[in-house]
Amino acid sequence: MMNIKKILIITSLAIAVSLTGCSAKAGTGGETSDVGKQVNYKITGTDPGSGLMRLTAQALKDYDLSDWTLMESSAAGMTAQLDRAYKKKEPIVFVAWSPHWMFNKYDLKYLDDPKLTYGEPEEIHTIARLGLKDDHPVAYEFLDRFNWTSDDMGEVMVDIQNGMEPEAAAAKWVDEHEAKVQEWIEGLKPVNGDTFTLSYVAWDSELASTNVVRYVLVEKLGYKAEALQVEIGPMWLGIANGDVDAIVAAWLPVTHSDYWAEYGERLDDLGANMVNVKSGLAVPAYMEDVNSIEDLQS
Ligand code: PBE
Repeated sequence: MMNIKKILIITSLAIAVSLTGCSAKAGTGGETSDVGKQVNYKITGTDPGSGLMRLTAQALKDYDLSDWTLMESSAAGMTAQLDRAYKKKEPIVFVAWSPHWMFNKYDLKYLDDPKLTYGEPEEIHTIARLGLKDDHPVAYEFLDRFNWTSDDMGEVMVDIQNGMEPEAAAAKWVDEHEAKVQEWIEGLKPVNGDTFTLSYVAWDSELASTNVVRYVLVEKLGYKAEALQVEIGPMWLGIANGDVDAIVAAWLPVTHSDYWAEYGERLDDLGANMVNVKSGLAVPAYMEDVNSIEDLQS
């Protein structure tokens, strides 16, 4: 016959077992390690050579994610894959940066990065070729003053995303922000059709900023300015070689640190045109159990 003591022991054993069961699950990341399986251990990446690809390769090492693969894509390819997954509420782990319209369109969250592989929030810098100050002092002074906020950039990005031509979106923004544009060009005497070359990579953020800068150079300062779309390597090489006059697309000090290390001495850094920009790994908010890069570990 079972006495009270025995029953108590059995009951507490049962509780202990179920508790251990729970903690074992949480401790080994029982639920979260499923993330890897769900997404085939794939991280949706962006353009080869970009800072985010380099930093994410580093994150795989820093966080012991050797079973994960970082897939190359492009900024447009990444957002297309995100859109597809999001509509079906499927899991996806992807590289992200802000400002970007994806954070307006979708409910997303950056994964915590306790090892700071992606660094602290950083800046986007304007870079001129050596000699620009003497050759094109008006453009140089405007570029030196050019700075805006992520809300400003967001307005242009969202218009482009909604189908407006980049030039038209830039023109609209300039028309709607006369006071700010006036600060950039105050006292500058327009030139008479001097040619000027900007270059940029097809990141939505830089499509917006480069078009605004080009528009001001053309419409307010009298330049014949063009904006060349290139890959990231040629963008940095072109400005270092002096083939291009300026870029407004340098993410520093972390994201483009390798390019800066290689070319920095042959460049004129005009400082930040935007502060507090960010990049990292992200997931849709509906992936409730995944909140840190550490949650990707199996
Ligand atoms: N990005 C957008 C770039 C900088 C701007 C974050 C994709 C990069 O990773 O180099």
